[in-house]
Amino acid sequence: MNSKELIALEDRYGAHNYHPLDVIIDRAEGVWVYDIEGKRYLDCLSAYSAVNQGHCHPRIIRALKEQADMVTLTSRAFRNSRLGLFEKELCELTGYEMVLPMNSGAEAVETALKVARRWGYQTKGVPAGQAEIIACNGNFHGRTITIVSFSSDEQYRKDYGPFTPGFKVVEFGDIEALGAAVTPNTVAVILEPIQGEGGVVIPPDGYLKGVASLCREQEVLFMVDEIQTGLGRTGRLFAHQHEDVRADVAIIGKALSGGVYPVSAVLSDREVLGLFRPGDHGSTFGGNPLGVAVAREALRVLVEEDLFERAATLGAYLMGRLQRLESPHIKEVRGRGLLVGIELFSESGGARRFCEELQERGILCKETHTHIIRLSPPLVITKEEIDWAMVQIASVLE
Ligand code: IF1
Repeated sequence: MNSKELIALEDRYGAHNYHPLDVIIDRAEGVWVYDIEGKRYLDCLSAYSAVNQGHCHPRIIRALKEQADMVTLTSRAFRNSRLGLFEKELCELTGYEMVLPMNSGAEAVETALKVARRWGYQTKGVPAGQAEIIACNGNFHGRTITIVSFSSDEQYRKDYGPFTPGFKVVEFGDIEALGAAVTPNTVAVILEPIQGEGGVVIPPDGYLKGVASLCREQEVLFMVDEIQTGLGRTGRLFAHQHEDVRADVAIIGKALSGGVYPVSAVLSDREVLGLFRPGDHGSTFGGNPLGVAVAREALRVLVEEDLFERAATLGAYLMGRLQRLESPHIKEVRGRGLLVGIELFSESGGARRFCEELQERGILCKETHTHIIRLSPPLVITKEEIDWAMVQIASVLE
C-alpha cells in the first residue's frame, strides 16, 4: 500500500484525535527514521523524549527478544524473576528507596497523586476528604480525567467534566504565588522542572530550590514530573538536579524503556511509597517481566554510553549554533541539554509550516503552542549530525 492509501485507512477507521505530519515511518535506527518510500529523516522529536537511547537500540532490542522467549506477563498475583532486579537497579541509580512500576506516564502521575493524598491523611493528618494538591499553570501531566482536572489548557478539558476536585493551579516560576496557595491541607506540589508541552519553559534560577524548601517548611511533598525531562534529556539524570535539590517523589516514564515498551515508575522513599498496602493500588501490566527487562537494559545504556554527559555537551553546542542564527523569525532560543525550544515571532505565521519545510529537508520535529519548534533528538546524536541538521535549520529559518 502507498502513503495515500495508508493515510486513508487511518482517516476512515481511526479516531481523529491527532493531526500528524504526513510521514509514514516504517523503520528506524538510532537518530534516523525511514518512511515507506525509504526516505530518511533525522528524528528531532524522539517520540517526545522517549527514545533518548536512539531508535531500536540493539542492546535494548536484544533484551526484549530474550525476555519475550522466556515469559512476558505474570501479573502481580505472582512474582517474576526480573522485577526485583529492576527495582534495585533503579533505586541505586536514582537514590530513592522504593519504586512503584506502572506503564504510561499518566498512570504514574495518577499513582503519585494517590500516594500524596494518602500520605496527607495518614502521615500529615489532613482531615478526611480535604487534601489539596498544587500544580502549575501551563502544566502537562497526561490526559486522564483527574489529570486534566488541573490542566490550564482549555482544549485538554473541554467537555470532559465534571472534574476531580482538590487541585489548585498557580503561576509556574512564581515562588510567592506558590507560598500563598499553600494551606494546612496542602499535601503536595506537582510540577515539571522544565515545562515541555508548555513550550520548553525553564523556571527562573532558584525557583526549584525555593519550592523544595517551601515544601520542607510547610510539610508538603515536592513531586516532580520527570517523564519528559528525566533520564538524561537535559544533561543530568533528572532536570531538577540542575538546582541541586532532591524531590520527595519523582515520576518517570518515556525513556525508562528507550521507547521500546511502555514502562513508567514512581520513585520515592519508604515513608511515602511504604503507605501502599496489598490491594491498595495496582496494574495488570505494571512491573511485567518484558517491560522491566527492557527498562533495565535501557537504563544501562544511558549510563554506559554516558548519555547524560552527551546531552549536556551536545545540547550546549546545538544551542550555541541556534543562538548564532541570523533569522528574522526567531524570538528566542532556550533549553537545557538536548531539550531545546525555538520560539518564533507571532508574525512568522506559526511553527507548523517550518516543521513541514524541515520535513522536506529530512528533519522531523513538532511544533508546540503554535509558535515554538521543539528540538529533542535522541541523545546518541553526533556532532556531525547536528552540523548537518543546522544546515537544514538555517536554510529554513534564515
Ligand atoms: C500525547 C505533549 C509532550 C509528559 C509529561 C506526563 C505525560 C507526558 C511531562 C503523560 C506526555 C506526551 C503525550 C503525548 C505527547 C507528549 C507531549 F505534547 F502532549 F505534551 F511530550 F510534550 N508528563 N507527553 O510530557 O505521559 O501518559 O503519554 O505516557 O500525544 O499526548 P503518557
